[in-house]
Amino acid sequence: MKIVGFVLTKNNSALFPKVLTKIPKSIDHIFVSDDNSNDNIEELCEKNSIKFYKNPQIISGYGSNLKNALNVGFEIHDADYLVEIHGDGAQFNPAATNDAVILLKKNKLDLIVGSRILILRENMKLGYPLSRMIPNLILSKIEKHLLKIDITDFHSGFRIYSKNLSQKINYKNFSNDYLFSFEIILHAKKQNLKIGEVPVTCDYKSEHTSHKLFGRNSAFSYQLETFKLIYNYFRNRL
Ligand SMILES: Nc1nc2c(ncn2[C@@H]2O[C@H](COP(=O)(O)OP(=O)(O)OP(=O)(O)O)[C@@H](O)[C@H]2O)c(=O)[nH]1
Ligand SMILES: [Mg+2]
Repeated sequence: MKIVGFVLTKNNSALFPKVLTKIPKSIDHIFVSDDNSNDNIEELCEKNSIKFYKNPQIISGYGSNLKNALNVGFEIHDADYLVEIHGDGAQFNPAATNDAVILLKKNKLDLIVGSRILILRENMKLGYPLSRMIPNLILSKIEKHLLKIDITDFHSGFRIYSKNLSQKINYKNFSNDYLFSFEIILHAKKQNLKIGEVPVTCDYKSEHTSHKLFGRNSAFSYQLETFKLIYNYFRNRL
């Protein structure tokens, strides 16, 4: 089982050394997928002998960069599983991969989502703000119920993608923004793929980046979009 990590970067080179300290042994190696950063990330990768790939897509964004990382990881690195790691100091701790490996040895899963909710107390100690936690708790419960997917945190940034998922789902036309991460869950469900979860810690106290709560491209507008997707999902099924 070849497990490869990809680090998504967008002007996060200052936090890149911290990312490197948080890569667990269960990840065979990592590479970087960068979205047109104006910093020294390429140089840092060279220094640390880490393969560096620029997102070639015309439209940039979180989803766009993620698509590039999935293509590179499965096609060039021949991974069986790809672990998503964020360039913001790996705010979602990739150590969750250790639990995922135990799970994968028992069950063949296609998508694993990290859950902050499973270890809520620990995450509250790490500064998980109520303004993010409460909407996530409520919305994830609704989504779990509506979609009948047995996970507790639908909006987590820790994910593990399988090769099988990448072969079954054509994600090329998915959102180039944050919505990608919800679309992939929905399509995994549509294709009857197996979705599982592991607990993940998320450090809101140390320096990191977060999705802004309101305004254009905010967590709020993203959430409205997720409900549109759920509505379309049920309409198509009917
Ligand atoms: N290409 C690109 N990548 C981005 C952009 N915004 C964020 N990212 C990347 O996506 C990662 C996750 O985004 P964050 O804004 O930290 O969001 P999050 O940590 O998943 O979510 P919360 O903290 O719960 O809001 C970042 O570390 C960046 O590497 C963007 O506008 N363009
Ligand atoms: Mg973050």
